[in-house]
Amino acid sequence: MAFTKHFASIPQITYEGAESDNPFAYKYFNPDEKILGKKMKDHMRNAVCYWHTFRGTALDIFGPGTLVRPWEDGTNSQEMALKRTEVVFDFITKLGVEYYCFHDRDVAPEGANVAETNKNLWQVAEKLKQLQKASGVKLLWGTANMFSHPRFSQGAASTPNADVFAYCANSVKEAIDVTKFLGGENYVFWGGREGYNSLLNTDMGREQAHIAKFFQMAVDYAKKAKFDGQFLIEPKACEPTKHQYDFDSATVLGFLRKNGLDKHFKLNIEQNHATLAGHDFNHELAVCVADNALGSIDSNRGDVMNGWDTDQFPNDYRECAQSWGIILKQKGGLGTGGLNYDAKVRRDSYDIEDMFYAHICGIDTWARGLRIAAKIAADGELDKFVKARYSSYDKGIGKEIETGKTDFEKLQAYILKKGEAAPLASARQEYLENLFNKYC
Ligand code: XUL
Ligand code: CO
Repeated sequence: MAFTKHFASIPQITYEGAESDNPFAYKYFNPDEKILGKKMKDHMRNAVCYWHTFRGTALDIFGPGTLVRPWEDGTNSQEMALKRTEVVFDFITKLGVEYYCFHDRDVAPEGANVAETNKNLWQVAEKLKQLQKASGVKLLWGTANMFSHPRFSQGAASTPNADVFAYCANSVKEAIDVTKFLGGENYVFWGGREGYNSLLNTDMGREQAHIAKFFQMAVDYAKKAKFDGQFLIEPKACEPTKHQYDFDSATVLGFLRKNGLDKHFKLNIEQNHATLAGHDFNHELAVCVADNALGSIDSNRGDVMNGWDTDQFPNDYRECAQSWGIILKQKGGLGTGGLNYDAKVRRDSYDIEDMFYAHICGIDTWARGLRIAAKIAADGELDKFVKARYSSYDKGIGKEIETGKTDFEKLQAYILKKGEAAPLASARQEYLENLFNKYC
């Protein structure tokens, strides 16, 4: 079923297996195949992002957009917004993907005033609901864009201007309502301009306190509105601001705890944001999983040779194999989250075909990683090694440490009696790297 003719020349994307030479087929993603007791599609919960794939034109600071899409009429009108929705759903269904994500401003333009802006959003939401119903595609998460319009140039909840704060309250309230209306399973907060460019003009303590107030109001409103989706915060170190307050997972988790918000939020981790913070992606996942706080993933990659947010489609299946090893340690894996391909085709990948190749690559990268992670889990060697490495805590003095049955004085008496700690076993990093290679 197609709503438009725009992808008529592209075949339905299905699984053909690793031997296939068909560029319009999945080689590793077989949606209904069970891996570790669960369908691949239910582990992954793939989502197309509305902004890069349907609102991005690949403009950069050196030149205008290069992606000329035949369905676009060159305007940001409400009429175009309504028409575009059908093309979006055609793309998602042709890919065989089940979810999508959007910002309010991706789907509907601002009006002449706040009331008109809200009206535009709801009109498109009605259309999206019909399309979801007709196609079976679901909303993974919704969010509000509070970083593009000039009114947000000095922050959203961290703005020095209380009217802008109020404006943001309206945006998030409406976006939560629309997300609920569309059955969205999560709601994301990415604080694009929640940071500073200069400390000379910034009261950091006050700005952070305002963000905490804003989050608390969002929690209170969700309760009132009976929105039971998961709230997610998406950390990013910088860009567009010099320093973003939600710098990385550890910072966000500390902030949430400090403000008594930790039980209401999980995190949405983006690969390229992790590297901007000087971490690798899997570090960020591990920080979240250690805190049972991994909510969802925005999947992309940076370029190792430059340091900004290039948002390329992921292609490193070895990294993703390790990611799955971490994700699957959290009960329920990604839970209500999923893999949102927050990535854009390159400026010189002009064709509609490129949109498909890009998503096929991202989805297959994660699917191949999942297959490798399943082999690692089935073999059990790696898990056995890690368990053995910490086995001194399974009995005796180690068990007393873990269960809180000892203290400094008792431990001192213990080690004085022993005279020296037991010798350490090798951490075997190189052996384990060889082992990992064997599965890939
Ligand atoms: C920006 C980014 C956003 C969020 C949603 O770097 O990742 O698109 O995912 O606001
Ligand atoms: Co993102």
